[in-house]
Amino acid sequence: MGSNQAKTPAVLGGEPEFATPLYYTRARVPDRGVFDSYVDRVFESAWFTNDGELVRELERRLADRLGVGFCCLFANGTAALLAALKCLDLDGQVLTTPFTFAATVHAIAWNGLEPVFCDIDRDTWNLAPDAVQAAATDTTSAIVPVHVFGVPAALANLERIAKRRSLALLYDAAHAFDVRVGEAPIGSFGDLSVFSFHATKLFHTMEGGAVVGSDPALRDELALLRNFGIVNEEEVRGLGINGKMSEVHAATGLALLEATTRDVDRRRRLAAIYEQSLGAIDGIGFQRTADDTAGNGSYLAIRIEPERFGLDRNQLHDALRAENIVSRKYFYPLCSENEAYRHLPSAARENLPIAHAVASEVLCLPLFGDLPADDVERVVAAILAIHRAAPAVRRALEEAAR
Ligand code: T4K
Repeated sequence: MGSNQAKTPAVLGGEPEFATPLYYTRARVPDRGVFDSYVDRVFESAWFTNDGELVRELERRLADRLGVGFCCLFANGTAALLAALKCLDLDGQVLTTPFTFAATVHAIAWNGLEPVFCDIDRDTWNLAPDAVQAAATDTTSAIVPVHVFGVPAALANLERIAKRRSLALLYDAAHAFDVRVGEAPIGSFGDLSVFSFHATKLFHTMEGGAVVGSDPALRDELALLRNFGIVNEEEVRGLGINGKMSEVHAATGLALLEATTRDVDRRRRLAAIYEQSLGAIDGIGFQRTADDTAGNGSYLAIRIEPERFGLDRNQLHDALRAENIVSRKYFYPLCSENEAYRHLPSAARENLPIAHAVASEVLCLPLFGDLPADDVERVVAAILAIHRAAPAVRRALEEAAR
């Protein structure tokens, strides 16, 4: 435990636990020598984008690592989602979760489809298959589940519903790089899966994303869609976009592959420290994941039960901020609360009671590959001190808000 287990919380006048802000994540910086060696190749060839050599090399290596038939790289995860939905040739309504980043739902709407929000499971925080089953109608064409915080969605049940109703199944796997379920890689489920390689992700290319799958016809369609639909010099087919990844972004990814393997190990170890120490505090819970899942430690999300913890999630967030610990309220507010979607019948609060409860109680704590274990213990010590002084902390925060 940190140096000051009996410390006075900073909101009560104590010293902040950290002198400078500790953010909930910090991007992994590639080794400069390795990165430069890839960039040298790019400069020598003067070939910076449009299906370049490094993009193709990264696609091969990622397909191998992720255990999938193909990996089609994109400029970002959102462009990858847009193209994945487009190539599945959907219409009508698409069932999805409100407990996700805006991009999941925006990509559905940008494809001219109507997102239909379904409630989530109280333990895994992922789409609840019962709610999906109940929301499916004759106008439903697809399900877009998210493996939120890297915890796999209810794969078998969702697949059953999709098969029975002939719905497409596109997984938003933005958080799930390197996750496995038993022997099966996470990207091997559904028709297609989409990863984000944004700088805040476990594996990143600064900006980037990918669609993975096994059907070569879908791979060809995706390659067309990301390059304006250009078939050849004289033919442009369909509504393609510019979704290409550049060679320098691919260089970042190639330079980070090995470091990512080490990061997964480190993150898992740090997550275990958090879980062991915080699990003993009344009112702190964790997301449930199946025993056969090998997670990636990409996020450390806790759930605060206000009555037992003594403070609600927002109060803990603010009290931690005073300690210079910058936590994050992912994914609050729910996507269904966005002004673009709140008029939808499925966005009604009564339709999403569990999602509302989870979104108001979850907090992501600092977790990244370079985070010293000692810092994890200091974050835990700060939370413990805040919990022990909960009534006074609550009064101080209420006073400050007046
Ligand atoms: N589906 C899901 C489920 C997603 O979560 C996302 C993206 C997508 C789809 C779409 O994929 P992309 O199109 O983004 O590839 C971040 C990311 O921008 C976004 O990629 C991510 N999800 C989302 C969950 O988080 P912000 O606005 O919360 O990040 P920001 O700028 O506040 O940064 C958070 C922290 O990360 C900073 O406090 C410090 C650290 N950081 C950030 C940046 C940008 C770094 O250390 N280095 C950096 O370069 O959205």
